[in-house]
Amino acid sequence: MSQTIKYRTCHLCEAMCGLAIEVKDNEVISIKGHQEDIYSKGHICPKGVALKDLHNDPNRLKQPIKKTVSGWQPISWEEAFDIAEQEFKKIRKKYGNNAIGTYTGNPTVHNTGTAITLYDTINALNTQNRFASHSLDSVPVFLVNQMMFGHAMMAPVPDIDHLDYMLIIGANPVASNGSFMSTPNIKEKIKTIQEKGGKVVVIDPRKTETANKASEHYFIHPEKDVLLLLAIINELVLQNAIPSSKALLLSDHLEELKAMVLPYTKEIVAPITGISAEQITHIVNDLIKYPHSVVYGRLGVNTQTYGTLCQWLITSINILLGQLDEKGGLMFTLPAIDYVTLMAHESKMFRYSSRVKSYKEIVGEFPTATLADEILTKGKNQIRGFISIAGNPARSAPNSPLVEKALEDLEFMLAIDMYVNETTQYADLIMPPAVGLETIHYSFVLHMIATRNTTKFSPAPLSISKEQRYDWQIMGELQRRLFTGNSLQRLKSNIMSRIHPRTKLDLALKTGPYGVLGGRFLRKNGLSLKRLKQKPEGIELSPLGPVLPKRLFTKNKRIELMPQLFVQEMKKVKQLLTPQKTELYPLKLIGRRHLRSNNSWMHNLPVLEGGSRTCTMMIHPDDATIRGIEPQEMVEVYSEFGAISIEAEITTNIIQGTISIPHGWGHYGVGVQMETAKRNAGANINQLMDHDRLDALSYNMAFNGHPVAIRKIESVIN
Ligand SMILES: Nc1nc2c(c(=O)[nH]1)N[C@H]1C(S)=C(S)[C@@H](COP(=O)(O)OP(=O)(O)OC[C@H]3O[C@@H](n4cnc5c(=O)[nH]c(N)nc54)[C@H](O)[C@@H]3O)O[C@H]1N2
Ligand SMILES: Nc1nc2c(c(=O)[nH]1)N[C@H]1C(S)=C(S)[C@@H](COP(=O)(O)OP(=O)(O)OC[C@H]3O[C@@H](n4cnc5c(=O)[nH]c(N)nc54)[C@H](O)[C@@H]3O)O[C@H]1N2
Ligand code: SF4
Ligand SMILES: [Mo]
Repeated sequence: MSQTIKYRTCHLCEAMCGLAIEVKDNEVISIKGHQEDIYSKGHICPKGVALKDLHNDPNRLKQPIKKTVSGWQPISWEEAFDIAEQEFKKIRKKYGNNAIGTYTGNPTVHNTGTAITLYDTINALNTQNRFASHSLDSVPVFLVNQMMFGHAMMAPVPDIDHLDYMLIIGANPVASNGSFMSTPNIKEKIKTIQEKGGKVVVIDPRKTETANKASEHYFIHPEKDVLLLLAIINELVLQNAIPSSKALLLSDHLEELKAMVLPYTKEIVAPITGISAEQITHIVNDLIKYPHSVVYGRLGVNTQTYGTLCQWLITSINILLGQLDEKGGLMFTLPAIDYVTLMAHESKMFRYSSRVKSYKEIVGEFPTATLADEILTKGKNQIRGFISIAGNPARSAPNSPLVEKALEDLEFMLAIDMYVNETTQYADLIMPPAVGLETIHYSFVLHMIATRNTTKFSPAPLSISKEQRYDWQIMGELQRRLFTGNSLQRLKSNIMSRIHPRTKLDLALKTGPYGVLGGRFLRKNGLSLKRLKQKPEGIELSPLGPVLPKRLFTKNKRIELMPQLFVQEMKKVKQLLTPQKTELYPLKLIGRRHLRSNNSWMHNLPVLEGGSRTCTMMIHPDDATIRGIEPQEMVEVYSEFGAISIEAEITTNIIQGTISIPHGWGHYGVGVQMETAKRNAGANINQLMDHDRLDALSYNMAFNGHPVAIRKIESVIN
């Protein structure tokens, strides 16, 4: 077979970089950035290059395996589906539909076939016990979009190519490549903003990789952002710096918002946040001064106790500055596949509650933080059978020892995953899909939150063997075997489950806003999959442009500045103004991400090991000194929920009183079969996390700012 270059979008993070992959005899020779890619222009990061190693990972499963008394045993797909059908039907007969629980992890968004099939399969099971990784990171964003714009998926993104001042609060896009802001090569974008006279300013308890590239960085104490944001609005009011704008004219309850922020002056919040009144004035003056200024926040402000409030106030500041739906401001996309319209039926919330803790459903899912409760608490509708699809809740969910206890307690568990990892080791059956470069790529989710309206399809660069199955095929078969509705619905579901994701994409493109069939008349150069295939480098659609009020989904077609649900929660914010007792657990724990790591599942690739990628505890020298901690010393970090041993990294890059540890580590467990990951296991931060520590509005897990303490390891031994 000849050697060829195949073009494929990288599916690992939100940046959607174009890859040029040299392939010979169905093997990857090399992976480089695709220079002609209209979006990434050759940019690539080490994870993209590592896709070759993911493909060749000797620990990757390709055939189903079942657990037996003498260990895992390879079986045929037919046998695997028969077992799954039989076991789930048994559970359903005994306990009802809700006794089957599902968890869908982060890669379900990034694998095109999986994303297209997922909801049909899960809906076919007709269970309320659905969980997803969204409730570990994104539900505050969904909730704010729903309450302000009337649709959970109407997520505005910074128009990074045209703005001239960007205030980044609680995000580290130089390491993460951005989230709810799909754009490649953030480092370069920051440089461009600075070169044209603009500024990027970072507010973070740690001096991060992004802060190092920024024009200014301010340390903030974890979970105090809500006060800073209120003070920023207060200062805008005091300075009479709220111009009339299109977005503001579309908004309700400005006066009430102005009144709400009155008590939160910069002088009052300064000592609590750690950012002085003068610094707050300086930030606000810049926000006013620059014509295109945007405030952007992500995990640091979402995965914390005030996650929804922070998201709400950030969106509100952008509206008050007149930047929403304006060029160089915070804008909405109009993608080739209009996910917002397509997902209108899934954009619902608060319809029913979880059994044990009465947490409300958001976009069809209960908070992952309560998954273990729903498995372990006896009673009607207790989860007894479980399907985990592309997720690792034993490492990604809080209070992971409890999660592991719960997974062990199940009567039957199926994992759709290509590794025997910390979660799937508890499964009775693993069905491994063909993944990575074996799959096609079109990200209809990420195009919705991208910083430009572009479109790009990539065929799978590598073919699969007869023995392999894709996620969509596995889920489709389960859907057919476990469908619960009437015969007409079953027929429809069966037909849908057999249609190749490519065909569904083609139809969605053709009928989308730029499609051949998307207008009132046939569009001559309209989009279709065929057209996209001719342009592997992608097609530029239109620049981000104004879409309001047309795409407001609220009943009254207006933006709500003061959702009552959020206003009620402001009572809790008042408590932040009085000092809190912290004797037992005086330190605040925050997380971090690294460019050469991806949540919990890419630690098995030797090519990504080493360098600055370390699972250490960053601690301020003053905090280390008072505890007698030396550089590189192994210490024990503990909370009410557990303890981990970890190496101390003493650095002034973190605010005093706070420590930082990355998540997704702790590759231990007798059953785990990931040799490289186990060799450099790291510590599992989620062993320390209280699973009831949630953002009370969205029930998103509040990972950041978790109270912890440290002890020296000798003192434990003595
Ligand atoms: N303490 C703390 N915890 C956190 C976070 C934090 O910042 N701090 N971050 C949270 C966030 S933002 C997220 S998104 C979650 C992620 O949480 P999860 O989604 O639960 O975990 P991942 O580590 O992404 O694991 C993904 C799993 O999918 C498998 N996989 C990869 N590709 C495919 C595929 O194409 N098909 C299938 N079937 N399987 C595949 C991998 O082998 C792995 O087992 O973690 C959360 N947990
Ligand atoms: N390389 C790499 N890229 C990734 C991932 C990965 O694991 N590795 N994961 C992907 C996923 S699933 C997601 S959701 C995105 C997340 O992308 P980002 O939102 O950029 O996530 P983080 O890098 O965790 O950045 C969060 C920042 O918030 C800070 N922080 C913590 N607590 C607080 C606080 O209370 N206030 C403030 N102001 N800041 C705080 C932390 O120090 C950290 O710098 O990244 C995605 N991209
Ligand atoms: S930044 Fe890296 S992981 Fe993200 S899409 Fe680009 S190459 Fe892939
Ligand atoms: Mo995430």
